[in-house]
Amino acid sequence: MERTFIMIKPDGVQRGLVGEIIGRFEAKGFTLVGLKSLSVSRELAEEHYDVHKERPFFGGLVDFICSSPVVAMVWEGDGVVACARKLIGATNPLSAERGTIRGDFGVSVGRNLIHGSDAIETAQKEINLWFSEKELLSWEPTVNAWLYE
Ligand code: IDP
Ligand code: MG
Repeated sequence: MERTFIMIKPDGVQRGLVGEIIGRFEAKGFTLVGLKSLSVSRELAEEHYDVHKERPFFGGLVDFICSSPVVAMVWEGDGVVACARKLIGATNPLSAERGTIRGDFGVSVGRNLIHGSDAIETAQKEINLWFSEKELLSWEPTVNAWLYE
């Protein structure tokens, strides 16, 4: 089954939106297979955002991610990678649709609350970067019989 990496960024944690955000993934019907809160090291933040290392916002982004705890998660389900991006909304919260996490709760691109992997291959890489094998669960919620045909 498909898996994606989701991180509630420091602003989402500080603003008390952890429960709200997790609730949206739960209510949709995805399965939580990994969850931890942590203070992110500079090394991990730089590796995670490596594709953006030449961008002008890179230093500020890394500072921000390391500034306060985050909540890292792995969610599982059919089509979860693309669907999570839809639940999250556009990168700039001002352009993100109402009903999305960024659209409902954010006002600026540098404080957009949450990260979600952008492709299946990226998801695999990010899951391996943030979680060890033994931190991830393999389980099938009994409710799946009512979610999948
Ligand atoms: P994504 O999070 O929607 O995938 P990316 O383009 O991959 O967006 O950018 C990664 C993160 O970098 C964004 O979520 C945001 O926190 C930050 N970021 C992107 N563009 C800007 C910018 O122009 N100014 C400040 N931060 C930015
Ligand atoms: Mg991205």
